[in-house]
Parts: sequence; structure tokens; C-alpha cells
Amino acid sequence: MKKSLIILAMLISLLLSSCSLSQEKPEATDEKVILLGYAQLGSESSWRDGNTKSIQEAAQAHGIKLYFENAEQKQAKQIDAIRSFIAYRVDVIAFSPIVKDGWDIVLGEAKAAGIPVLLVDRGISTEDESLYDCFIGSDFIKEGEQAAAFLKSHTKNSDKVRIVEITGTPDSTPMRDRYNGFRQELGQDAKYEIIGSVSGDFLRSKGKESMKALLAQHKRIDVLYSHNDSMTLGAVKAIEAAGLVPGKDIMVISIDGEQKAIDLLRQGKINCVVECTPMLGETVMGLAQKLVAGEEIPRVVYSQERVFTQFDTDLETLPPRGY
Ligand code: GYE
Repeated sequence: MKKSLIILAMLISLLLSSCSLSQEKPEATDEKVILLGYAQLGSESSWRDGNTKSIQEAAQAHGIKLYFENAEQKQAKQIDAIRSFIAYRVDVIAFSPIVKDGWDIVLGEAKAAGIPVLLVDRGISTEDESLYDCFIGSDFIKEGEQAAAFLKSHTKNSDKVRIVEITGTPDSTPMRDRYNGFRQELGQDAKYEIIGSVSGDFLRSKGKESMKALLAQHKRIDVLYSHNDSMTLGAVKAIEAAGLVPGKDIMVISIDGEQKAIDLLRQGKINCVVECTPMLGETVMGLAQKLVAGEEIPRVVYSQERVFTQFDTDLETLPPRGY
């Protein structure tokens, strides 16, 4: 009797568990996996590598299927990648435009195919705002202004300040806006003179070359304003090779906040780093999910960032930057 009761109980529990399994199944198969095509612009800096990692990790964490293409610094390759995503009928296209112009045709094709577009990190210039749904990244004008604000507040007692600038990739939005924001904040004060401005293309090697050339050309340089940390790291080497002390003989102001630059800030070789975070993956995936669910999303999502300076009291305790 006892034995048959046990067998009955086992049978009932088996039946119940198989019922709940068969109830779970349809739910799992009903959930559509989102396909996201991502056209990265290249791998020119540690910032970019951190950005790629953030996109890939966030896609995995959100269960989004990522088609990732690296355009190796070529706009034509980015356009090809976007076209292949359209042909593949992905749910959302995201990309970091290497330069600001020349996207209208391919984005028009995405629009005609009904595929929403997220601009990540860099912006575009277009007359037709309907070609993309949202920009996710930093306010580059503000970054340029913050760099100039640091410079102004630490040169109050000087009567002449000679500045050299190493700029990013020509006609990319961070290059243009960091260039303009800096000048806007410096204003008309004749005390500040930008004696040289050259492109380092956001590359460490070109940052070094550019600084070497600027040092050969100008007898006295008081300040280096560099549009990203990778170029700054190269430029610091060139300053040292010329027998000067970066951070002392020449004030060094940079943008990004990558680990190596923060380390040099701690050593006093860089004076100021305006933060620009590459950790955009979480926001991108969250917005892609909202788009697919038909929800409204904002036109612009700016990152929350700070300015690191040699005078900060928390430099020693800053958590690892992750890029
Ligand atoms: O500052 C630089 C990278 O587009 C904001 O590109 C980005 C810039 C970043 O290569 O390090």
C-alpha cells in the first residue's frame, strides 16, 4: 500500500513538472532576438578599443545578436557595412561615423528599409534629421570649453600664453567641436595665442610626430592642447625627447581619460584630462530594445563626465578606468 502511494505521488509530480515545462516553452521561443548591426570606425586609440569592448559586452548581456564590422578608418567600408546590415534586415543599425559628412544616401536606404539608426560616439551633419533616431555620446563643444576653462584659470598671472593644438581626425565631430569649443571659451583675450594647430588624426604615432614638428618650429610653447589621450601620450614622449619636462615646462591638457593618461596625470606629466567616456554599450542596447518595442526614445543622450586635474584630491583612489 505504502509503495503504491509513493509511486502515485511520483507520477503526479512528474505530470506537474512536465506541465510547467510545456507552459514555459512557448514563452521562450516567442521572444524574438534583436539583431543589431554595428559599424565601428576603426581601432585608432585605446578609447576606441574600450568602446568596442563596451558595445560587445553590453550586446551579450542584453541577449542582442550583434553583427559587428570594423571599418579600419575608412568611410567607404563603414558605408559597405551599413549596406550589408540593410540587406540582412537587422532590426537596428548603430555606427560611429568617422567623419561628419557623406551619410545621407546610405541612411536614406536604411530609412526606406524601415530600419532605425543610432549614432554612437560621433555625430553627422545632415539637413534631414529624420535619417537617425538618436545620438549617444559626449558633448564635444563642452569638452573644448572645459579644456580652455582649465587653461584660463591656471594662467591668470601670465601675460602671454602660447598654445599649440594637436587635433583629431579632420572633419569628425569631436575634432570640429573640440576645436570650436576651445576657441569659444578662450574668447578674444589677446594674451592667448594659438601659434600652431596640426592634425594628429587621434593616433599616438602622429601625436608624437606632430609635437616633434611643433617643437622644432616654435622657440617657446607654453601649452599643449591635444584632442585625445593617445596623441597626448605620443606628444609627451616628444616633449621629453626635446629635453623639456611635460606638465612643468609645457602645460599639457588632454581629452578622454584613458588609464595611461590618468597615470601621467598622477605623475604630474599631464595637468588636465577632460573625461570622454567610451562606455556607451549599455545605453545603446537599452535604446535598441526600446526602438524594437516601439517606444519613444530621446534625440540625444549625453554621457555624464568630469574633468580630472593635477589638483584633484581623489587621484590615488580613482577606480581603474577600464580603457
Ligand atoms: O576622443 C578618441 C577616439 O570619437 C570621441 O575618437 C571619440 C574620439 C576619442 O579615437 O580617442
